[in-house]
Amino acid sequence: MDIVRRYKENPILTKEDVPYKVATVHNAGVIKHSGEYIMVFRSHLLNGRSILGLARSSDGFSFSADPKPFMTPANEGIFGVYEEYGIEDPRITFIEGEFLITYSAYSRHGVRIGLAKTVDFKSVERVSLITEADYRNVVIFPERINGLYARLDRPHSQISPWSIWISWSPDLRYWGDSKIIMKPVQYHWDEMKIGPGPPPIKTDKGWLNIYHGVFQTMDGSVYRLGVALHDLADPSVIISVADEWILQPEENYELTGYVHNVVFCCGAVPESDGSVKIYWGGADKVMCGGVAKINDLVDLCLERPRIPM
Ligand code: BMA
Repeated sequence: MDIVRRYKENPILTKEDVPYKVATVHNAGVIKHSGEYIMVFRSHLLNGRSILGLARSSDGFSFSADPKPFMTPANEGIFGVYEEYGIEDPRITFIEGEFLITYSAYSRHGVRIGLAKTVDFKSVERVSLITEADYRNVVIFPERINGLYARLDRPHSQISPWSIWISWSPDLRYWGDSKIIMKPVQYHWDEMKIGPGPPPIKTDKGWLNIYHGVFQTMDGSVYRLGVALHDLADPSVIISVADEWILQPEENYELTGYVHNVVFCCGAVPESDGSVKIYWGGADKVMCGGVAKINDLVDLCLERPRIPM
């Protein structure tokens, strides 16, 4: 049996389900709150630039989209400057009574990460641009560690393949003490680049990090998902990284779309029965979902590891 079992009725959300005009629905952050699943998804508009929409569900698979977009690029102030080309790939963390949303902000100056906050998913407030260019895939841990906020991210690098780093902050605005903690492995499914997926999930064996890895082929890049386990007290310490991927593009809606051969995850919801709902964009065009057992993912890290760096 596959370690991640796809929902039979995938895809779970497509452009046909959105009441405004979009070309794609993908790479969504998802969180469960007071029994409701909230999905903040990315959509390309028909000019090729992205906005964020919102959909809600009571069972985690059957979603309905709100009538209007949730966040569109700012058109004034500092956010207006850096969101000129669109906003992408949101991740949601619930911490200390607020939902934090990290998203990629694209502009003529490159891609950097914006942080926004909401308490009710009705109104949203932009807080700060928390990286310079060229960063993507910023995920904030759902609790402070040793009194500090912690985040994983993926800076761009020409010299070393794109890797996962950790940074710390006392206030969510100023980040530092950055350190590289995990790298792609040569001639491996994640050899070209890796990046964090959803915010890490706390388990009794460590923080579970569902990450994406990219492999370049003669036919373009393939995006897959893998898992790593970080130390609970100090997540800059990687306990183990699974050698095998947990999900790769196999179904038509993952093989063909806006960008072929992509499964890309920004959201996962751990449940009280030990399962985790995993959400991924299929071929940058539709939203998909599946279920795994948290223990299976942890065991895959521990029993069949590859070197972290
Ligand atoms: C990455 C990001 C993702 C996208 C993926 C595959 O670089 O742009 O948003 O899903 O490429 O196209």
